[in-house]
Amino acid sequence: MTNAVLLRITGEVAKPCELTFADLAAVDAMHQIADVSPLAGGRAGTAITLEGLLQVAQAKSSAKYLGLHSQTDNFHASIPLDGVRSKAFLIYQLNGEPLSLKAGGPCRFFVPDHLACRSAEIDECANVKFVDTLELTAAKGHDNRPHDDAAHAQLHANEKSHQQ
Ligand SMILES: Nc1nc2c(c(=O)[nH]1)N[C@H]1C(S)=C(S)[C@@H](COP(=O)(O)O)O[C@H]1N2
Ligand SMILES: [Mo]
Repeated sequence: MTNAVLLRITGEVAKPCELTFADLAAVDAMHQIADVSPLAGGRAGTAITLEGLLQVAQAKSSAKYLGLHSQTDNFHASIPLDGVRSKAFLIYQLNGEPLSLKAGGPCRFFVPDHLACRSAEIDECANVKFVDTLELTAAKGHDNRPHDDAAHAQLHANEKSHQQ
């Protein structure tokens, strides 16, 4: 289990990586946020800053968009890197354990002070859960966030039925 790859970082990076829970926990303490709850609206857990992950993978200057991919439920977002670079983080740990699927794990992307759903490119919908891959791209990549009220309502209805 500890050998399972939880996160891949691919695309416009000098050092593509496949990170296990142990790898994530071993990232320099200066990039770790021990308790995200003050920043993440009460959500608990430990995170690595996006900046820290970009350093681990050595993101190239050609990287302009951040792709957030979840194979778990086929949810994808692609957002301008500049807008999130200095403040976003990836929650991966809770009480010393990998973040559970129920809590959006194994990796959950979070941007503090996000805007309301569908109000902007960087909105609450971009807080992708069950993230398995961060993909840096030069241009906007695959993004299947809901575009209209009906699609958004349907997505949340599906989420509720998954949780029951
Ligand atoms: N993998 C995945 N991440 C996702 C979603 C999803 O359906 N799948 N929904 C998004 C949307 S539309 C919103 S508004 C937020 C909701 O986060 P919450 O479940 O904590 O309320 O998660 C986002 N992240
Ligand atoms: Mo949303």
